[in-house]
Amino acid sequence: MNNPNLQLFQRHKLNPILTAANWHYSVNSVFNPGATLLADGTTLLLCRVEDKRGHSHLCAARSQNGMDNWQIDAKPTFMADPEHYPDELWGVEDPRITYVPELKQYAVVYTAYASGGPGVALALTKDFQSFERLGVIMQPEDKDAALLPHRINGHWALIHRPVGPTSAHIWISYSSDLQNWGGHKKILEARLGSWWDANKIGLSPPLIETPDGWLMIYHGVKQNASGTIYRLGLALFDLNNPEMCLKRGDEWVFGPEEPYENHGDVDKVIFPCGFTLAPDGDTLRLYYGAADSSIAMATGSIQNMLQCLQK
Ligand code: BMA
Repeated sequence: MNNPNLQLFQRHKLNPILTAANWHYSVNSVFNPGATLLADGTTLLLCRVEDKRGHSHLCAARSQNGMDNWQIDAKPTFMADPEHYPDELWGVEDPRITYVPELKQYAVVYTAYASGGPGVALALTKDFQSFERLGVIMQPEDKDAALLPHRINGHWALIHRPVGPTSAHIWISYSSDLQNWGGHKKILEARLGSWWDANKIGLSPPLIETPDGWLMIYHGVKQNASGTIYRLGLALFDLNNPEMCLKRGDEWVFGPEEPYENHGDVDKVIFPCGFTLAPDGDTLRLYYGAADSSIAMATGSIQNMLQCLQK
């Protein structure tokens, strides 16, 4: 990036902040964490943990400052339950956490993976110890989903990414009971050709509510001769009508550069599933999986992101 104004995200100096070596039991890799701030200010990451069969489960890591001294659950926090939920046969992946004041609970939207492909599943929790599963809410192939924190015109709203025969775009759907979903509408299209976000895009962390609109950080997947590159871009949607895209940036704003992002189980991947907001109300802490192998953090100013979209 030539223009220093475009350096919207700063990597944390301790990156990667969590790796498999931090775990209390044997795992292959830890990545793509959901994130939230608990009522007492603790940062909770719900990390995707891949075991040495290749199946993933979720494990909570907690830190006072959101950067170091992570307290990691001694055993898996949320395991796939294929006996009762066959759609989780090959694991649970990529959680996105939304605190829902109306329910006084956290909604964890995750990928349930089985032979039919990845689908979107939902669980509710008050404490990240016990979970109420609602099962699959979007059938395969669909992933990269998160719930909005409050109803829009009386309905719950879910952002998700169903996959079509040639391309994958971002959609919104609505529900009155969190179980049955309809009113499906495409809200952001993957571009075509040589674009960084051609053919396949997906929501990264949950939408960020700002006075200017819902700020979306999304990933684009560029396919080239040596594989794929996962990078991030920005879009803004109307607060009362999140189907309406107000702005979309042309350039990616964050991409793999460091060795831990360029090399791992899957090279050239940065994949955030969560953020927290610092006490100043503007600094976003973005938690991301790096190369499907470790967890890293970068900070950015929401005001700067909104400004960047006005250009
Ligand atoms: C996506 C998801 C992510 C993963 C990324 C790169 O399709 O499956 O979990 O991090 O690919 O492998």
